Amino acid sequence: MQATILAAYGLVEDECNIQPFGSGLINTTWKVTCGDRSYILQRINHQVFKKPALIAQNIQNIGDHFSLHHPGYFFVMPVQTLDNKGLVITENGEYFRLQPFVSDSVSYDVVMSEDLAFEAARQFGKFTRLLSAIDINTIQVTLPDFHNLTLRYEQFEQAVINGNPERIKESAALIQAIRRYQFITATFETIKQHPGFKTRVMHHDTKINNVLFDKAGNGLCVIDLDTVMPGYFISDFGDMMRTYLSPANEEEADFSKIEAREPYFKAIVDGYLGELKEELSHEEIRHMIYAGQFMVYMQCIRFLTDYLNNDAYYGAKYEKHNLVRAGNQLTLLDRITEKEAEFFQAVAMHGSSVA
Ligand code: GN1
Ligand code: MG
Repeated sequence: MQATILAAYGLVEDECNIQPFGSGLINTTWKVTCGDRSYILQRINHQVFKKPALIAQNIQNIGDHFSLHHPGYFFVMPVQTLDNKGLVITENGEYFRLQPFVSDSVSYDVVMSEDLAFEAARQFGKFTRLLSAIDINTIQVTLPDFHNLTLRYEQFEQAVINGNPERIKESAALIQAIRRYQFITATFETIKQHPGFKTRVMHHDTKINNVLFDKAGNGLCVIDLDTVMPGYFISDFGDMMRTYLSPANEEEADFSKIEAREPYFKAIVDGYLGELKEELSHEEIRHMIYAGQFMVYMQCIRFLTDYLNNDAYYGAKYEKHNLVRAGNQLTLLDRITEKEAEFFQAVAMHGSSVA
């Protein structure tokens, strides 16, 4: 399988070292080293991304925009096949993409300093800012309804009816807790109608390992562009809150380790607003804390829905894996909600009125 794929790029499998790489849940990733050249090879999960060609279209479009309008921006363009078949190729019904491995770059799985949080937030803010002049209608929706909380909530209630009965019983407390936070879905409904909320080019997966840094800790670029599509800023800012605020990540089973750290919140506010303050409306800035609630709540719902549906989407490394992940995210939601007042202060200190 890989031999044919690599051959399409003029690489010979026997001359390459191929190692599994990274920790994504959806796509499969390898690092391919052939002599002094290294690449990242990815198999795109076709069950999830039904139209991988749209991903290639977006990456091409965005890459062209950068090279035309922001030539200094460091953008990792996937490699073309020898016969110019495109940036995503198909083999036996599976989809692959190859891109150069950025040498001397570093990536992190854990946000271990405020500087790192600041720098990552700056990179995601810069990405959206530099793409603000692009015609949003030319950006394809690669995953319809990806961050449609209304639909995610409906799917959750469906799973509470049709899911695995034993798991439903076992999840009773969590189901109740999710229903108590329903205002988060209601607020999303108002956001969709509000003229102050703009659709922009958003990354939709802003965890720390989707930023490449140089050895000195400066951000180089953002990677993993499959879910780049039109969206609201709450997706990116919220996913940073979801994944940078707590010292323990979504896999942690000891919920007492989950925190919403204020200095880290301040760091991502500073990094993000430093790039996007002029772009964001008053109404959007007022929803910066909501952004975290929105993303953490949606992830909690997605994990629990998957648990009730026998782990069909995320899979499970142990028996109650997705139940634990859902409980973890609910705890993080509690921690963020408790900090609301302090977090509002941090946004206000940036000179932005949040009244
Ligand atoms: C998935 O595959 P990965 O780790 O980049 C998921 C995200 C979730 C994340 C939770 C397409 O991302 O939405 O936040 O898992 N991506 C998709 O770890 O569903
Ligand atoms: Mg991803």
